[in-house]
Amino acid sequence: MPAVRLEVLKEDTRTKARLGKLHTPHGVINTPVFMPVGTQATVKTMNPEELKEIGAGIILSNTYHLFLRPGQELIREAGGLHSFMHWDGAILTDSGGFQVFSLGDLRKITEEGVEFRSHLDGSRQFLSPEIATQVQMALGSDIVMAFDECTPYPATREYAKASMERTTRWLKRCKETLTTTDRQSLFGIVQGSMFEDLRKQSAAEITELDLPGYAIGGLSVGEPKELMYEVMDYTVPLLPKDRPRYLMGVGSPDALIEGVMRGIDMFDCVLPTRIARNGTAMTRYGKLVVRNAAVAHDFMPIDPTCDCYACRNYSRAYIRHLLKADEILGLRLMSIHNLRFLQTLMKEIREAIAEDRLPEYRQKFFTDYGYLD
Ligand code: PRF
Ligand code: ZN
Repeated sequence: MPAVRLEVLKEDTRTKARLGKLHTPHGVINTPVFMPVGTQATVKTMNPEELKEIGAGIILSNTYHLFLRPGQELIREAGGLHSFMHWDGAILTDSGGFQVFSLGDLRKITEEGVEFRSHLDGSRQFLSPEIATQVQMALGSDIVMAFDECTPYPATREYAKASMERTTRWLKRCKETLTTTDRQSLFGIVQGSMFEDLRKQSAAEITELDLPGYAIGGLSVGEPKELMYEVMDYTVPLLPKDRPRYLMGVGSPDALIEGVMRGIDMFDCVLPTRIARNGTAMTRYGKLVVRNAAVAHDFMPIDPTCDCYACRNYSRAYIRHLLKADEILGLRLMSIHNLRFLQTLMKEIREAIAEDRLPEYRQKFFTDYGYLD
């Protein structure tokens, strides 16, 4: 039995949504789930107790960043990433296959791997499927992502095909390298850009490897949202029903709902924590720019329907003051709120699936959030 396993509790009859439990060596997670991002072995501004309080059971961290600093050997010495960062929940590590490819001119791709210059000191570095997997073995994450190429958008069919086929060859090398499958589970990544036949080929080739889970990569890379939904429409059904399906790098409330309705179980995104730090809160009635003068005398909580520590105890006016004064507590309260907002959204989505009212929930949420009239 693989270390990570999805127990499907219910399939929605009117949409492709599923309700499940993701069993991991570090706990059981209700799905569909949103995973907060802790790039540098910390979810920015939040400690693990606060993450637990907002309801997180699994977080994401990054091979690329931890490889460059502090280095995987230090984390191995600490007893692995869970112990190093004092997080006993589940951890998924991304492979670096996205960060490295985001470096633009600073990198060179060969069949062997990717040569790049560190964003920290400009030093020459190299990542390959073998190295990215070995780093993740040292980190001890519960879910190890394959080392892929996130094909840039737009891409020619020719480039997208070559890139996707290399991603499949690299996946086989990741699988050969991972020898800790009793504790760590490798997820393959479907690529193929916006081309249906390439997504089909990719899904067929990677599902052949019978992995514990599958991700859809190469989306939310600048394409119109409608196109992303269209790609999901034909890609998700190509993945086995009894394995978790993870849509990488997607976390806007509308895309989470649309993704769940197309059969996605897992999501991650820096969006909630990133916009929190620049002063934007997600609320049931849309985004609220807490930094704006409009809330200077507003003594309501960020979102009166939210039960987070920030909303229970502080006003918009106070948090605005903290942000304007560059006080750290402002960033912390904003981050706690936005992550709790998405945890609440996912909980409501799961309840709506359980009660056969997901399309109605979607309609109401979109109307309140301001997506529809
Ligand atoms: N591959 C990897 N990580 C990712 C992506 C991908 O395609 C994306 C695409 N949105 C986000 N993060 N390895
Ligand atoms: Zn709140």
